[in-house]
Amino acid sequence: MGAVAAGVTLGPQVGEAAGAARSDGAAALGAAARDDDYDGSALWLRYVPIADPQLLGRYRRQISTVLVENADRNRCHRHTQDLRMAPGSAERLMDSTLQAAREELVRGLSGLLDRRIPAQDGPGHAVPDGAVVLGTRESSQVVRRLVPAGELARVGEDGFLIRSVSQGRRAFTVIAGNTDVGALYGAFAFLRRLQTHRPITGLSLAESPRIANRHLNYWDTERLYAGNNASGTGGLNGENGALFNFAATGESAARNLPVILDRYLVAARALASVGITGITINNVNADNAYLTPEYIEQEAALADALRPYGIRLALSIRYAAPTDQRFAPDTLTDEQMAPVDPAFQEWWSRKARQIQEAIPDFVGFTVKANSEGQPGPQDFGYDHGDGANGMATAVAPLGLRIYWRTFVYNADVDRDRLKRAYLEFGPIDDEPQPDGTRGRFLDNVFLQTKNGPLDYQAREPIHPMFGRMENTNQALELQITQEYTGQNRMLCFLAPMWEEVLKTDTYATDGDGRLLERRLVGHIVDGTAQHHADTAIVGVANLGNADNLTGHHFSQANLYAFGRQAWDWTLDSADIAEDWVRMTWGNGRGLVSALVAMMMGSWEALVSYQTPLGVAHQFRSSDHYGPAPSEVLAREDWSPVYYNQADATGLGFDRSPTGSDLTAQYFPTLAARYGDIDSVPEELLMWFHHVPWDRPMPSGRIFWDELVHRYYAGVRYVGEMRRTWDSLESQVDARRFAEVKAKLALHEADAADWRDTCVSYWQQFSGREIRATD
Ligand code: BDP
Repeated sequence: MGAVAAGVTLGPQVGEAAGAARSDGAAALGAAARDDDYDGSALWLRYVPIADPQLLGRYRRQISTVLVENADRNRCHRHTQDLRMAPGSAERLMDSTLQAAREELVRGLSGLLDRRIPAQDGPGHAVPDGAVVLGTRESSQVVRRLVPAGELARVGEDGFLIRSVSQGRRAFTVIAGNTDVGALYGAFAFLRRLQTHRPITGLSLAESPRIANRHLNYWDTERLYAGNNASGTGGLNGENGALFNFAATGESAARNLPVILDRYLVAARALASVGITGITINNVNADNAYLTPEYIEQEAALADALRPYGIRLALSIRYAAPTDQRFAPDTLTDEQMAPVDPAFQEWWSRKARQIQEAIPDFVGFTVKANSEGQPGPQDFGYDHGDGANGMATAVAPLGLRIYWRTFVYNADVDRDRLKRAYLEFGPIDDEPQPDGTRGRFLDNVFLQTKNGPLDYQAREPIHPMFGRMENTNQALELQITQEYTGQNRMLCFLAPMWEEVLKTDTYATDGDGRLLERRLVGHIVDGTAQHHADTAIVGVANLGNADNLTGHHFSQANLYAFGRQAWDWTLDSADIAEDWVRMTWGNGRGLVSALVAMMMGSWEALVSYQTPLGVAHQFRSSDHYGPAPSEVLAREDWSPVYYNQADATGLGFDRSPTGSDLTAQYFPTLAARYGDIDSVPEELLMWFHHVPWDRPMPSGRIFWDELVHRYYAGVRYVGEMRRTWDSLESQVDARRFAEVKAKLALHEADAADWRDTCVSYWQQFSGREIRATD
């Protein structure tokens, strides 16, 4: 696939991907499934009864019991002696991963089949007909008997096998992993088959993730669009709107960690269902409170609750934390803050050890340094390589990692903000080392890089660092929380954007200038392009304390899709959308196709009415939601006018060789393609060129008319989404229907505001007529 999808298609494009093997219930919603008060709080794990009577009958004949041997043998570590749920909770704490898998199967199958499916812990004489057996070769004699070690070994640590087995007149299913977590992932994959009405017999499935570390970053205090508060981002009753309560006050004070809330476990189950392995629980603009002993105790309780689901904790830290007086007497002076200073390294190693004592599987630290006012090694005369390595050296003996973010844009480096990160990090990656190798970053450092060179815009070219940092571990950072893509008001399914990113060809070459065989961004991230053994992908998550956990019901889809793509970036985003719709809204044929089509066009529509044809960052600085193309801020590189460069000749930022020459940071094929206004993909036109108002475009329109057309087409699509949604009223439960309907009305009004504000502002420069076309 090329750099961007061809053209915008704004009409409904129905992804009728339901294969013949899939049974689509004609009835949209079974009576049992209809709960008009349902608030969305189960995410995609709602497990309502199968509405299609024939399919239900079939599944019931095929499944009788859940069989998990020795579920309690590998008890998970627990630091908090009296770990407990808040009074009145519905979820239950798990002691082990196999127990979590067993409980999920029982809950899921009982819900889907609308009858109690019991669990048993031993096969007796023979595995019962209809059993769903789950385990590892270590935990289960059935698995040991039926799944050869060599075959299982091939799926690796997190992978699983699902097999249908027939023995005489008995037929049953075996779900096997090499680890308990692998088996848990298999349980969710099996449940997904029922949730999406796929066959569950004749199975011989093997799955394993392409990327080893699949993490969320959670920003507890910023860009929270899922806070349970009518005004949008805050909380209620003393909570701050974040998913996890550390310091809630008033009515909610008794609900602070170490007390565990239902929503933590719902989130944990949902994240495990898509294979998420870690979560950095606090904002990258980090508050040192998270490193205090009181907070560490709370974090340990959270880690205890999430551990059975295979989810490990990490923390964002502030580089200068050692100077914070709240750690007195264990503090350092500014003079000791050089990353090579033993005092600095020892401080971090002490702190990490303290955390590790409470959280033995602690992942490590995420660091935002010398970025947007955060302190960093440059304040003390050192570069990012020194800073990352100083911390990495301190924690390496503990087996911890440093995720060092590359979101830096020091204005002294270059006038073009987009060039700055590579200019700072690239030379460190290239640097010859005393041992004859290249690249100074240590092995336990990941450079964590946003998908594009600017900042989570709805569409960006890929970050030039992908493929360029062959000697360094790189993690891709995507933003799930919709800061620039509609926040909690606009319906925008982001998987197609991430798919575009992951499948973009970097045209990376080897040392001799030969094109690599595998060189899509996904190959760089999964390590196969340049032979990296350690791999990571990170999503800045959109969870909060809202009833539906993500603010907008359709934002749940973004969290779901991130997990699925982190597991397997080669997946098709329409297939992911279809699974999510079936699991979240129902399996009715018309419903599925209408919602998938609506979602699949929603991102391209947003790009069209916000920032079409590659014009970037036209957001109001106050909240990054609405349009403000005329805004001029104290910092040039925060100002919409800097990004649009509007004048009488045209619109867009010249980053070609005649301009800032950002294009030179890409590999030669992309550099040439982006650098030439005749070959740059239309969708990235204004990222790289200042485009004359009368330039002829592929559509036959001139640039100005095409620009106006995009804005109008984008808003029209939102109108179509509203009509589609209205047409589904009889097929959707009442509360969720009304909530989405209300959001879509706001969405359309806000999209029209984007169109009108931008078009009329551009018109002051183009001096041309606004001709809205169909
Ligand atoms: C920007 C956000 C800001 C983050 C920053 C980052 O507006 O809240 O702190 O990214 O990623 O997009 O560090």
